[in-house]
Amino acid sequence: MNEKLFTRPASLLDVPTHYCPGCHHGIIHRLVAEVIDELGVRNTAIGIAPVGCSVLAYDYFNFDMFGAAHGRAPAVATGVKRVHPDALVFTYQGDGDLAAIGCGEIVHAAARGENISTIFINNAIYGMTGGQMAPTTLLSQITNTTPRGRKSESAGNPIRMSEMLATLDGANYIARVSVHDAIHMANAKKCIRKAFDMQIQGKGFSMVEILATCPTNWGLSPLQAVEWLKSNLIPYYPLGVIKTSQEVE
Ligand SMILES: Cc1ncc(C[n+]2csc(CCOP(=O)(O)OP(=O)(O)O)c2C)c(N)n1
Ligand code: SF4
Repeated sequence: MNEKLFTRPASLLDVPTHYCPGCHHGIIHRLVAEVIDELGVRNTAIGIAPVGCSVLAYDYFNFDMFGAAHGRAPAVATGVKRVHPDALVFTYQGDGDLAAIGCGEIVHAAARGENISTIFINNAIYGMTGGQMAPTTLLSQITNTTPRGRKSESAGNPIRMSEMLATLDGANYIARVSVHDAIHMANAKKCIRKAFDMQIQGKGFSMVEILATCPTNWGLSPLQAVEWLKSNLIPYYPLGVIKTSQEVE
């Protein structure tokens, strides 16, 4: 009999996806699910879903999930973790959710050094609501609310959330990764595992920012979207471990 080499992680339900073709949310769900399986924490994992296209994450993950109002996932996760200190608690948030309306929540959760982890999906646009500008939208990037391209004079400059949060003493591990090819997916998984491992060791706030495509609202095919991510997003949002505090080493 042939050996089965590819199986669905137990932490991922076998249901049809609502994500658009070429959207990276699905890949990232799988990486998170694989890490939770490998850490053996499926029975104690609690994910906090955001608003945005990944609001339906709770339909896909096969462990406890909780929905939070726009941007409030870190505040909800704080409460959940304090009540269930032995649970693995993570938020899964888009850039509109985390960097716009939820900017205050993520800053203060990191500043307090809450022992939670954040999976931050940066696709440089509001996906679910039809492609409006997000705080992470690049200069010159065309969106529904910046039809001539984002201009710094009127819309400010894109925010590098990871670098900003890395200045906070409470943030212990912050990495930026991408999932545009197999090598980068493997590295993204390693960083997600590191963030979750740290939480299990009680080391405080950790975040993995993942650059991702939104082919639908970028107006590109899935393959063109990957190329756009490589040539536009990565230069502005450089990949790598942005912070590992000494305590964590
Ligand atoms: C309080 C509140 N304000 C506004 C909205 C509308 N809304 C839903 S999703 C969304 C933007 C989501 O964008 P992002 O977080 O980047 O996620 P993506 O869909 O790109 O994955 C907004 C503004 C809402 N659901 N709740
Ligand atoms: S709109 Fe964008 S972020 Fe939302 S599912 Fe489609 S490709 Fe993904």
